[in-house]
Amino acid sequence: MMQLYIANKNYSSWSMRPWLVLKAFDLAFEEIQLNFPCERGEGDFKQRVLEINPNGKVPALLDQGMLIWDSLAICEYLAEQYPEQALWPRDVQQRAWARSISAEMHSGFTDLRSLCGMNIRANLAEVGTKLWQEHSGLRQDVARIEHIWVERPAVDGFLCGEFSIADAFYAPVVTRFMTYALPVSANSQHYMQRVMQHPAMRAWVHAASQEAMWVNYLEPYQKPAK
Ligand SMILES: N[C@@H](CCC(=O)N[C@@H](CS)C(=O)NCC(=O)O)C(=O)O
Repeated sequence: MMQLYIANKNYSSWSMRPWLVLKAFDLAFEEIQLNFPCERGEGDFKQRVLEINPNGKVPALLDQGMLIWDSLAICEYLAEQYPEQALWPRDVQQRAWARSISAEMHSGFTDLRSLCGMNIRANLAEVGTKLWQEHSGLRQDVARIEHIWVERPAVDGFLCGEFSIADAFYAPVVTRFMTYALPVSANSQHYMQRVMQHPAMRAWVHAASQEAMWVNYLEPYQKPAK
């Protein structure tokens, strides 16, 4: 059976993407969660990841002795392995768009990603308001994402109609918009609700909200509860 190595569900946005794809398409896999250390450089997280992935990062997928690392490469591999399922949309034009927006997420949106780290269980609305006022790069990233989302074929649907890899790539952003209460349009909120209601997303978010572990270097905006 395939094995997917991931990190903390509350914080690890890259882990979330292939995990959602595996769950959403009901592909059998074993999940191995290696938690980040509480303080940077401590613990055995890095050593344990390096035992299976010389790149030292998660997510990583092991399948029949093969290692596939990097969230996008994993999703591409899964799409290739399960052609009977539409992990990417079947329509060539939609597929090209889905690949383009997923690649754009994979390599871009650095202001949003660096200022608003994924933290599903947190409520950082006040922080979000301040960040929004102070960082034009954040506002530009959000505007671009909203521009992408509004292009989906139906307001009630996913980015390409049915759930696909593209939605998995934007799912961590959905949680960031919620955690930091970023001021997005009604149309975007509609899409966010659609994603939040997907059973795979519900399962991840539920597990994330149950995690008690506090990773200090991923919590720049709040202190642990005493
Ligand atoms: N571009 C990579 C990014 C992977 C990545 O940065 N993973 C983080 C966890 S979300 C990680 O393993 N960090 C541990 C480290 O850098 O030591 C992907 O898409 O998989």
